[in-house]
Amino acid sequence: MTAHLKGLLVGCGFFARNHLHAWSEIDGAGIAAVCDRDAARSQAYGADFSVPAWQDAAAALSSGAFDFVDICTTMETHEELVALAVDNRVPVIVQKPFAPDIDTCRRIAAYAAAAGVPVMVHENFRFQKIFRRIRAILDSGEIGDLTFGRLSWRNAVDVYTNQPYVVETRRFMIMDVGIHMLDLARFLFGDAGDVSCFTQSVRPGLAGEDAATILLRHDNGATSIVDVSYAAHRYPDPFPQTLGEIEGRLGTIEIVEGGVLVIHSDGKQRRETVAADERSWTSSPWTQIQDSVPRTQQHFIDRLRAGTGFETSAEDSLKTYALAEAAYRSAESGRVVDARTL
Ligand code: NAD
Ligand code: 89V
Repeated sequence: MTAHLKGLLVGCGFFARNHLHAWSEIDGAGIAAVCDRDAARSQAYGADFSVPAWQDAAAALSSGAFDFVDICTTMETHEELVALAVDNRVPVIVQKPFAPDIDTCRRIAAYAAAAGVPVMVHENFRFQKIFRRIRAILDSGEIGDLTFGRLSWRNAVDVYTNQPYVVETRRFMIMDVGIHMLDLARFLFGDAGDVSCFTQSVRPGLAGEDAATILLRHDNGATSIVDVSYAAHRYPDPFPQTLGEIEGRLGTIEIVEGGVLVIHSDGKQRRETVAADERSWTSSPWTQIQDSVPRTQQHFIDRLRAGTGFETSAEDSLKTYALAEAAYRSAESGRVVDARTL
């Protein structure tokens, strides 16, 4: 594929504005139209981004006008929308969470695979500059084989105003943010099987958990902790930073506030600051997340053009969502759950 690829964005809600700004920066592709079942939202985004506005995703996807679709809706709608794209042989990038449970994730992935239609999950934390840098340090061997890691997302940001649906979401924290951490854990420490998890519902009035502490045993023998909370009070609030540490047999990388890596190796330490790129459309404190959106979308387009797999393909993402499923089952049973048995 060499021609400029034309995309349809479905889901003109809170986060989609970042997708649309990001698509304006992507080499070789762009959004040719938007779609939302809410006419006002669809028309508003169509006007803001100077593209036609659809309301009916089925009609848009069967029109033959689009080379790919960017699905930026909430997880309970993903199976139906991905199936519409697959039925029309339109490649897909679909926002996280892929789907509410592992069985639905597997159905979606199998349906797309059977048709040979490429599907990528828009999982952008691993595309943040700081995590690409950490991956490069690990690949250099500077800290040796990994033994321990911790990825921590603890803040008290008001997620509820922009994303009110999370109040009623039964599987909230692990599916909203834990899934980012679990994908990072796989990206940095490798695949894992055994999972142990405790969840908490701290804020009154939530249908689901707003805090979770997850312990993973990775195939390489490393142990990692993923801990997430929207009820953790720190001033100033560290949102949207992922903090933690990564220990190896030869050294350690600490991820500390301000986008700073403290790298301990060879008997000394050094500090590297890895700042996200600011853009005309990014704004504090969201910059670190916003900056990852064009990086994620460029990866999708580059791999789609090359006909090679996506880092966060539907198939690969099943391993991440199996860890999330195992975490919920561990929290329910009080036992360690092997994600590979689900
Ligand atoms: P939202 O509810 O604000 O927007 C979703 C939109 O999709 C709504 O306008 C709705 O009308 C529309 N929609 C739903 N079903 C549709 C259908 N069948 N056809 C057409 N339109 C349909 O949601 P949001 O807060 O923007 O989140 C969307 C997704 O993005 C969520 O899964 C969320 O977890 C994810 N998200 C990701 C990041 C990130 O990438 N780091 C950040 C925030 C949110
Ligand atoms: O990135 C996300 O998925 C959003 C968050 C508030 C964590 O940025 O839900």
